[in-house]
Formats: sequence, C-alpha cells, structure tokens
Amino acid sequence: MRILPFSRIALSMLVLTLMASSVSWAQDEMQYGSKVRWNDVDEGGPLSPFYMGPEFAFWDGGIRGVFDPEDPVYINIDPTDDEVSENDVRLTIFGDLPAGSQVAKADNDVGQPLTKFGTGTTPRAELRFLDVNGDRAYSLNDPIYLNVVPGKINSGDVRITNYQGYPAGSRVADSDLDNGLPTSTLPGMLSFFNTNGNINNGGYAIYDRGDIVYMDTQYPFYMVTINDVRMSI
Ligand SMILES: [Ca+2]
Ligand SMILES: [Ca+2]
Ligand SMILES: [Ca+2]
Ligand SMILES: [Ca+2]
Repeated sequence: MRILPFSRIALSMLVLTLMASSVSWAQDEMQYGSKVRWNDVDEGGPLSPFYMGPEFAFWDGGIRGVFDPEDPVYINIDPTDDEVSENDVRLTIFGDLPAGSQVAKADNDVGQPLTKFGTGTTPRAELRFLDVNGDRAYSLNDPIYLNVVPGKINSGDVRITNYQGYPAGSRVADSDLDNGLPTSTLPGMLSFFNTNGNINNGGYAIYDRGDIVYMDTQYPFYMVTINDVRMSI
C-alpha cells in the first residue's frame, strides 16, 4: 500500500529532474554570445527596434581616462543617460554577475558613469567578425568581437561569441591566439525580442526586464534569422 505513493513521488521527481535538465539545456544553447542556428526555438521570432540606437560604453575604472581590461563594458540601452542603469546589458562580467546579464535595479554597478567609445581620447569600438573560413562573408562559424580600434583584434577586445575555447564575454589578452588577426565589419543592428509582449501607447514594443537583445545580421530584418547573435542572457 505504501509503495504506490512512494513511486508517485519518485516518478514526479524524475519528471521534474528531466524537465529541469531540458530547460537548462535550452538555456545553455540560447545564452549570451550564441548564434541562431537551424531549428532554434527563437528562429523566425519578431525583433523590435530600440527607440534610440544603444551604444557601447565602458565604466572607466582601472586606469582612468584609458580603456583598459579592468573596465567593465556595457550596451548602454538609452545612450543619453551616460550611466549604468536598469536593463543595460553587461558585455563582460561584473563581480559575480555574468556577461550578457541585464542590470537589475539593486545591482552595485547601477549609477556608475559610462564613457562612450569614440569620444574624447577614447578609442572607437564596433562589432566586427573574424573571417575564419576566408570567404569574405559573415558566416556561422565566424566569431564576433567588440573590436576596440577597429581593424584587427587587440588586447582588451571583448569576445561576443566564444572562439577556440575562449568564452563569450572574455577579454583578448596579448598572448591569445586571436590577438592581432584582422576583423571585418559586421552588418546589422541591435534590436530586441519583446519577451513579455508589452507595448506603449504608440504600439511600439517596450524594452524592459527579460527582453533579449540580438544583433540582427541578416535579411529579413526585424526577424530572428540564422546567424543572428544573442547579445543578452
Ligand atoms: Ca580605465
Ligand atoms: Ca544606461
Ligand atoms: Ca566567413
Ligand atoms: Ca518588453
């Protein structure tokens, strides 16, 4: 008589374990720095434009006035606020908060000043790719960088996708295999998947908590297509 309830519990725990592992598997596949591949669940989903074009920026710690590998890098979603604010996206780790995470209201980096790349004495930075297969086109296996001083990969650049065992969100170091390799302009623009579906009075999607930033690289635009890049968790 007691076996039945026990096995029910065991069965439900097994089911829960299986569900949890399939969910975490899906999340691993879809994490920051991954590219959209055939049959991914987000493929074909709608993407929405940002109200103003987000900008890449850094919190100038470490050596002041110089972009250095200690400076956390962000997508500043509202480029006019010049500070780390809620729902900005980290491109590098900050403390124990991972690369690709959205900034939450109570996080310790909220309110820190952001310096745009390409202003004053700071170098320009743009998303670029390394053409590993040499076909002069942006391909599925070509890794992406936030390339500071665009043209070739430099020490301090941020890997947006993983490459040769270097994870997405890591910095290029002097001795790394990819340091010094040439980069090419990555076509496309930042947009987002409106996970919670909220819209404003004008009918436009609102970017907020849980929405996912993409680099929209391929025609048709405003749709998740193969080779697009997930820029947040
Ligand atoms: Ca600095
Ligand atoms: Ca901000
Ligand atoms: Ca290529
Ligand atoms: Ca939203």
